[in-house]
This record gives sequence, C-alpha cells and structure tokens, in this order.
Amino acid sequence: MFGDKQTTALDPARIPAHVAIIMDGNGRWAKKRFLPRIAGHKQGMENVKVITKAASRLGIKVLTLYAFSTENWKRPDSEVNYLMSLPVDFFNVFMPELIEENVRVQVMGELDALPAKTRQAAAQAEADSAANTGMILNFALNYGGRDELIEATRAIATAAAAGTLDPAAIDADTIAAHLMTRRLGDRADPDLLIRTSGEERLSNFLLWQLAYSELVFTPAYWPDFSPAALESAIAEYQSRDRRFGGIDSNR
Ligand code: V0D
Repeated sequence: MFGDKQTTALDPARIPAHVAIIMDGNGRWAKKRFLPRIAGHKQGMENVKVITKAASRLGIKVLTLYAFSTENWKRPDSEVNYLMSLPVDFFNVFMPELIEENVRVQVMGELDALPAKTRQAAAQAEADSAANTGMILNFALNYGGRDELIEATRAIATAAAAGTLDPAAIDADTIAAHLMTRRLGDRADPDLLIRTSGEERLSNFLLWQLAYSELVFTPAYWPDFSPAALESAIAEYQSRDRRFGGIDSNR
C-alpha cells in the first residue's frame, strides 16, 4: 500500500502543461530479451501510443517526444532504414486512434534530411489531425538543439544585416520566435523533462527551452515506461518547488 505507485495522488490543478520525454533504452530492452534492436524500436513505437493516450487523459497539453536525433545517423544502415519506416507505420496503425482521442500531431526537426516517405508520413499525420483541439503530440524528429540555435542565430543576423531588426532590441522573445518550438506559443518550454533508461544527460535536446524545466530521470527502458511510471514522474514534479531562477519566497 505505502509506496505503491498506483496510489500516487496527483493534484489535478498542477498537471504540467508541457511534458517532454527522451525515449531512451529501446536497444537495451531488446538485448535483455535476446531480441534484435529493431524489436525494441517496434515495442517503443507501441509505447508511444500508450503514453500519448495516458498523457492526454491526465490533461497534459503538449507532449514532446524525442524520437531520432541528428546523431543517430551513425547507426547501421539497416537500423536507420527501419527507424525511418516507423513514422509510416505509426501513421497507418495508430493515427485513427489518436484522431479519435482528439490529439493533434506536430513534427519539428531537420526534416529535409529525412527520406521522402518519412517526411510524407509526418506531413500526413499533421494534416489529418490539424483540426483536433486536444493535446499536441509534438515529435522531435532529426532534431538537434545546437543546430536549432545556429539556424535561429543565422535568421536573426540576416534580419539585422538587412536593417529590419535592431540588434539592441534582440531579447529572449526574439530568440524564442526563431526556434522550432515557436508553433507552441506560450507552451514552448517544457515544465517537465523525463529521460528513460537511467541516462542523466540532455543529449542536445531543447537546450534553450529546458532552462527552467524540472528534470526527472527513471531507470525504466522506454518500452517498459508505463502510464503508472508517467504518473510517478508527475508526482515527483508536483513535489518540487519551482523557482524559475528567482529567489525562494517560501524559505
Ligand atoms: C523509435 C522510441 C513514432 C524511439 C519510439 C524516425 C525510437 C519509436 C514516430 C513518429 C520512433 C514520428 C513522426 C510521426 C509519427 C510517428 C517515430 C522515429 C522513431 C524516428 F509523424 N515512433 N517513432 N519516429 N521510434
């Protein structure tokens, strides 16, 4: 009874609006079962659907999932090819259910470098769910935080050189308006970041946007990260005292 995750009481008034997850551990999940790595990715994709539904039902407004980074290209061709087919499978198998759930899919990242079929599946998922008004399921695909800041800096410098932007007027809002998360408006910054599989690093994910986020690390491999584990991470978030860099008024 005590310490039982099922009994974690969440405060419905303090559900984090934006939760981001680094979905790590698919390969290790498979290895532990003497299965090929792609079996881990397949189970990982199944869990994307499970956790998306759970997050939507908890009242989360934006769920950002880090699916494939610019660094993952170093893996064997066969594995990269399989990963690139996942958005296609996801679209065919899960989109009807997620549309039923009123979930809106958005995709951000260096999409030009992806195969056409992958880009098309992502574009179709966005288009088919564009009218939905519920939770935004935001996929970070081929995303890199430093690349995002380089692109933003180039665009800002170009505007300054053209004379349409006063360098002295550049502030945090200017930067935010040039990041890939700009479509999320005032929900661009995650309240809570979760990384599965025991690693405690950001790995070039949302470097600007995570400045004031609560970070929760869990040993569970991504395919084993359950709705109960999501609730535990939110309970941990609710137990913390967020200060946004200011001085603490309660101590
Ligand atoms: C594999 C675990 C869904 C981590 C999750 C190409 C690695 C499952 C998508 C997806 C991946 C992306 C865009 C979209 C719809 C679905 C996905 C990749 C990997 C990278 F519009 N799961 N998933 N994309 N994995």
